[in-house]
Amino acid sequence: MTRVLLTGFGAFEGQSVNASWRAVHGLAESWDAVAEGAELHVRELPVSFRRAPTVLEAALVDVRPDVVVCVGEAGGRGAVGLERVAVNLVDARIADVDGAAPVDVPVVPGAPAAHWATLPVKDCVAAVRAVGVPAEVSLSAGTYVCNATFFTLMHALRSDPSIRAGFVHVPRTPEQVPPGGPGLETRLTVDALRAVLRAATTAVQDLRVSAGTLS
Ligand code: PCA
Repeated sequence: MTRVLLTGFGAFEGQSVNASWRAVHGLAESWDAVAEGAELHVRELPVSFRRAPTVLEAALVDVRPDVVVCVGEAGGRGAVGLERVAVNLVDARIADVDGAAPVDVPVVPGAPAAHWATLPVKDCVAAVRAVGVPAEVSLSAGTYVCNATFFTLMHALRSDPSIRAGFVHVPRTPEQVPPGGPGLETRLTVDALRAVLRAATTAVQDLRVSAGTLS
């Protein structure tokens, strides 16, 4: 059976919850391994530059996954974002939960400037839209803990392209945002993540459709 590792983050930036862990936990509670044809293993990562990569790398060893999807929350976004590229750069706007705010340092010294996601990102976007949730390909996961985790993941798996891996940013829950702000109900984020995992475990190759931008 396909082995899937799905991670979400704990709370940060003064919030009491993180929409990503809410959704990852919700999906795990309703997961039917037989119907999905896949075992789901979930982990909560701390929003810490130092500790998130360690917890993730331990999970990779433990789970030996065929598919890995890390999920984080993106305040201000209203659509689920399939991240296409991880950059080897940390430039923290705010301190992480350990009080660290590194600026202009590499995630992995000596590693390449960037790694591509190996998830079929366009298939994943189509699959999320098909369950009625807004989704887009994103060309930047930022320069904070999510991007650092994504880069760590893709660097760890660089010599094993048979493992499909990537990163998904999800909107905050409606309770986390002021009225009228962009948010997504957790049950819809759960549906979106289920659709991503189905596409990731079944797509033969990525869709050839444009998701490019001019600026
Ligand atoms: N979002 C932050 C870090 C953790 C999270 O959920 C980010 O986008 O880097």
